[in-house]
Amino acid sequence: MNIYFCGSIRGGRQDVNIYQRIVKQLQKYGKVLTEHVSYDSLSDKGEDAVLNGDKAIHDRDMKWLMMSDVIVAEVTQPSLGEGYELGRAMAMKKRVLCLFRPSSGKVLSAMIRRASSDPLFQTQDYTEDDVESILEKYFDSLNKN
Ligand code: 6IA
Repeated sequence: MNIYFCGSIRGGRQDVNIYQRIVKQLQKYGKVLTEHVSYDSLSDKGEDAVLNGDKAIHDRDMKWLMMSDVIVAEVTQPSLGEGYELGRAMAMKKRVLCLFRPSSGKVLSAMIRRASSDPLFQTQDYTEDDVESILEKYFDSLNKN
């Protein structure tokens, strides 16, 4: 199974430790195409863009998004790129799980919270301690369907 993980990059890197926890768990279920989103070394500044160019990053990510079977997005830290990826994923009729932490004090964008009544696009509130069990339940249910 190909899994596409979305997390904030230029939107701000404050949740990178949670991204790492999520990616580690996701790697039990399949190949995470976007493991780099969880790297400590990736800052919100842009070294990578200088090397590769924004167009190359965009085109590579869209190719991976198309190849993916499931998209998991940590959406607590707002990110334009993530919002874009989620809209594109929805248009491709991909299976999507968005994870949000209300304990952050933030309120999730209505455009994500209410993106779809379609069970393919789910948004779930969680606390950091529950992240592994939530993912386990989600991927177990996929395997049963
Ligand atoms: O707007 P954001 O940068 O927060 O968007 C983050 C989302 O867009 C992530 O889920 C990524 O899949 C994608 N994305 C944005 N930038 C990159 C990137 N390098 N490499 C791969 N995916 C990316 C750019 C790093 C940047 C600091 C120069």
